[in-house]
Amino acid sequence: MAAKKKAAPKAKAKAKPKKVLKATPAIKAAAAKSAKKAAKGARIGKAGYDVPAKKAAPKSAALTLHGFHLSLPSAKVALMLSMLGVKWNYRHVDLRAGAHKTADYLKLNRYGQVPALVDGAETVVQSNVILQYLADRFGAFGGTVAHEKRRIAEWLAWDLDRMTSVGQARFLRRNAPESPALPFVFGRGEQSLELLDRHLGTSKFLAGPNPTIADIAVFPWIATAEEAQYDAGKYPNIRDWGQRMMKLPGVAHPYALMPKEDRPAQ
Ligand SMILES: N[C@@H](CCC(=O)N[C@@H](CS)C(=O)NCC(=O)O)C(=O)O
Repeated sequence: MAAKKKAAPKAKAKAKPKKVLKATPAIKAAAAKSAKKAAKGARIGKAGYDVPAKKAAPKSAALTLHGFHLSLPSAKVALMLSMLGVKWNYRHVDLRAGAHKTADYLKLNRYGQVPALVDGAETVVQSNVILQYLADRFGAFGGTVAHEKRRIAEWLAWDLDRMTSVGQARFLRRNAPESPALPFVFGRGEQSLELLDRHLGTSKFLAGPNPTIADIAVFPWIATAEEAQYDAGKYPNIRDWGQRMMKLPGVAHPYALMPKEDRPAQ
């Protein structure tokens, strides 16, 4: 073992001149800006750049769906996750207890609604936006060419505009059957089903020959339409499409997909 060198007495040690980086006015200005942001709570990276509070989740990390078991927008997301065959955690948001209006939940979803999808540092809300997000993230069901993508976007817009009437009619039938709004909402839903039935007489899936997020968005409304007292027999093309959907891997009825309580990834 080499003998230890005798340490020079501190007082005699020659003080090394400190390397000083001379800040230009631009660096000074950037440093002042970072300090201001840090004071407000933002994390500042070593190089002075702003960095996100959390690192983006690796592709394999489990996703967490926050939803409610009777919510069809939540069921759209559960259906997509199931069709993708990815693992997902579930957090029950008890709408009946007002859990969707608590300060903690509003941090996830500013609209105070289910669903919300948490993917590492990313939180996505609005069911059809979540479907689009998942299609981009996993490269599935989002269409392949520009024309198909536009057609999908068109059906997603129509879904929110018109198919929701079918869901609202179901809601009113279950919770407020005497509501004066029910006949109007039910009628609007009927028009939507007629349009969809005509379209599905000419197209295997909504946006063409392959299933896409347009089909995933619409499926939960259809699977539960009879609860609103729509007559399934009047829409044979929708029925055939529903059967085609049910044959696809991961597709199931909303009630079979949606947990009723918190559930870890599986
Ligand atoms: N446009 C939203 C609608 C979501 C929605 O209506 N969620 C309902 C449950 S099905 C909800 O959270 N309702 C409670 C509220 O609006 O206060 C989406 O597609 O995500």
